[in-house]
Amino acid sequence: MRAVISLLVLLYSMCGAQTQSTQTEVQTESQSTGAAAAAVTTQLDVSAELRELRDMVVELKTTVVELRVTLTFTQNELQNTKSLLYTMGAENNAQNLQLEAQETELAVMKERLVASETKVDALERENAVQHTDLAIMKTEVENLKMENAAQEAELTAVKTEVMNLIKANAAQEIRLSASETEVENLKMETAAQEAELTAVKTRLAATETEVVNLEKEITEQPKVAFSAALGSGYIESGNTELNLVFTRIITNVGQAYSSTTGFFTAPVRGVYYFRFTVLDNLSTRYIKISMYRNGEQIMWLDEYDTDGKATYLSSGVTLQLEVGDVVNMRLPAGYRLFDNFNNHSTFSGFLLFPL
Ligand SMILES: [Ca+2]
Ligand SMILES: [Ca+2]
Repeated sequence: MRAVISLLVLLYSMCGAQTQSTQTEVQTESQSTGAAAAAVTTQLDVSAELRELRDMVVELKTTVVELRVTLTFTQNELQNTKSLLYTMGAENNAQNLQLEAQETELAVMKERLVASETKVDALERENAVQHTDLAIMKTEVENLKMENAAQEAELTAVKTEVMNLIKANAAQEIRLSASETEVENLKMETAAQEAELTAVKTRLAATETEVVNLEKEITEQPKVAFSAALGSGYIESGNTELNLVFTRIITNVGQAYSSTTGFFTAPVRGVYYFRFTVLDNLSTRYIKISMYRNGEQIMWLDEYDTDGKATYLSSGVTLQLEVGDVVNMRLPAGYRLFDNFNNHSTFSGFLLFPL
């Protein structure tokens, strides 16, 4: 651009000088017209050159104008470029500042990198150690796997056992439920039994009271019982009825029977039971016997036999007696009885209960 501008300035200067030179020559020629006719041809040539030069000048002026426009444009562009350069310079300063900051940051990062490298070295050493540890751990893991497999097998066995236990437990629960039901039933039964026991206790207490009363009554009531045998040999009534006296006392509690008179005398009002057994050896004969209360006949029995051997008469009766009533046995007239140490013929009686 600067070269173009310089060329234009040079050309412009040359045109000016040539024009000035031409004007000088024309003035000189005008001054010498009258002097030299021969010089007319030369003058025409110069005019032509002058016109040519003027055309060139005009052309150059046009060119200069264009160049000025171009220059103005170029100056504007240069101004813009300067503005752009200024902006770029500002940006460059900012970039420099940023670059300085980045350098600072880079330095910090380098320090961090060094530190990191140091750490990496340490980590590598640690990694090596860890590799060793890892190998050991792998071995341990293998051992643990084997142990785990063994434990899994054991666990399976334990699971099976647990399942069996669960089944057994379920069965036991069923049994327990049944037992609980049974226990509940037993509880209810126990409660019922307790109620029954309470009732029984009450009844027992009443019974015990009654027993005490009965014992007292028994203790206090008179005790009367006797048995006596007729004696030894034959006893005959002869022509009259005979009051029998059973002389051999076997039992005589209360002394209500008299082995002297053969009479039983009631000591209390009550119910008594009497019985007898008598023997004779009958050979085509009768045996007879009778019982009396207060002289009134209660029973009369007989038996006939021909074998000449023992024949018994035996019976019993319950009598209600008043105090002082008497009971005795009689042998009708014309008959006999036999007795010996075997007590074949006996008379017995006892008080059932007083009234
Ligand atoms: Ca008979
Ligand atoms: Ca007989």
